[in-house]
Amino acid sequence: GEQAYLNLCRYILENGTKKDDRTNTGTYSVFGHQMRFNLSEGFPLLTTKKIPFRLVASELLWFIKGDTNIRFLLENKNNIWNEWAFKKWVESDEYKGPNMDNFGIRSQQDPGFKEKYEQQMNIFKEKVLEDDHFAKKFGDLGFVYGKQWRSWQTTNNKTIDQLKEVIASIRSNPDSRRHIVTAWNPADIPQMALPPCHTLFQFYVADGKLSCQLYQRSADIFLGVPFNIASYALLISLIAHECKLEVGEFIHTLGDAHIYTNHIGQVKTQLKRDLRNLPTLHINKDKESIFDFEVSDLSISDYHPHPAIKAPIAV
Ligand code: THF
Repeated sequence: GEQAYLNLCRYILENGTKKDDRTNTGTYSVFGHQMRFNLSEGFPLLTTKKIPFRLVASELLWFIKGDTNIRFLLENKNNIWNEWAFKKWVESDEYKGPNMDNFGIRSQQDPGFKEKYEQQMNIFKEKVLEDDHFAKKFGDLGFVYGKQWRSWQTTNNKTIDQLKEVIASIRSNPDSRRHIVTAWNPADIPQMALPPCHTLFQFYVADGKLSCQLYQRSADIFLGVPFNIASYALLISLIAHECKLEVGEFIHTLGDAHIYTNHIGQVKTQLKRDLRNLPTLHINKDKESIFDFEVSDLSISDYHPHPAIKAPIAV
């Protein structure tokens, strides 16, 4: 549970190797780790800092729809994928504004630049929301999760709906050891804004309970992982709901597990906080299929976390 997450944070601070990364931010990193979350104990939204559930829910429903365009996220006031679409725009010939090279790092170091960046980002968001042609061209992240989950392209020009098929196999053959969805598609990686961090997951049914293990190749422990835990817990809950199973465990297996050097103060603050009771997830019982849910069908109650802790995202 959450204690396992906090233990990992402490372990990385104490034992992590200082390691450079693609974003030039710098990290403390360990390789290979596993955490378990028993979903019957409550919904695993962290309580030592506030995680906005509606952002987790709208991101997951976006994947489930097979959507890869950030317009849906923006319509739901979800900004967590903006930077990757924005990057494509400012690196294109169509962009005429001030130079935005390395905007992630520069906006943290230079307040004057930060103002210009935020201006351009607002222009970008407005264009994705208002202009269909622009949204098609620059709002789309390419062959990311939604595409691989719902329409994996085969060599003979067919598509595979991995999510639909895995739900069908959980229903028809619960004991199967092949309940797998993979987002890691080597042929498609050049056409992804970001190669998938959560690469492959497997479901498991025993004693009427649905469990899932995720292999995550790269784990941003402070910002991304709390979202990833909640997201997979929600996915398990939705599929269990549809398949009339109870929820089992979420098993989170990590490859490169890292804390960015500019998140260390925040992690230390979080580690001083005490755990609180987990919230409860509510799913609209009038709906059955995972493909019919909207954000308003999902909610949590009894969530009383410590306050949010701000931190910059590495791009
Ligand atoms: N890139 C990096 N560097 N880390 C990631 O975790 C990550 N993701 C997704 C894609 N690329 C990544 C994006 N997921 C936030 C949370 C999850 C994200 C991106 C950003 C974030 O900033 N969360 C804030 C709240 C944001 C808000 O309120 O708008 C937070 O405090 O939790 C891994 O899947």
